[in-house]
Amino acid sequence: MPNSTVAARVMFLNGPNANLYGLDRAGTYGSDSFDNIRRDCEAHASAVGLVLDFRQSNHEGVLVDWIQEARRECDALVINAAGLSYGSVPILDALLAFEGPVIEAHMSNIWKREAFRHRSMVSLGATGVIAGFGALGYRLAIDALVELLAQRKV
Ligand code: DHK
Repeated sequence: MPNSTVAARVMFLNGPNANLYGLDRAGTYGSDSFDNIRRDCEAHASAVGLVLDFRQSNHEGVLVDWIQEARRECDALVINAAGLSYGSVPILDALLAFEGPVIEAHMSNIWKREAFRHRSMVSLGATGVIAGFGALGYRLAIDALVELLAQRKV
């Protein structure tokens, strides 16, 4: 529940293989390491007045547990469920039970890639989707949440 006297808390969830960013020889996700991306997101969130909790798991159930934790602890969510985006009903159901804004983010433009990436189940539980801007998209997601959370406070 947003509270104007306390910095809003955002949980930023990353799914399977995100820990390999920067190590992928095909370069699909750029050359920045996951740790660099995490640090950049944390610094950006802090600069715009948000408290960011940036996490990564290769396991669907862990991501579901974290989304449920966010229901109690956080005002908003960013999620890149990676390969789980296209088939995880449990992640979708957890997102639908979350009350705050949810931004779905993808590093790559999923609609320029294989057809199986064109229909994200996560999108059905998202306020909006950002894709194709690499790690810049993560900053854009954080900026979008600043606006969305401000709208909820008035
Ligand atoms: C990341 C992945 O790991 C893929 O499975 C998704 C997403 C796309 C991304 O662009 O960030 O299909």
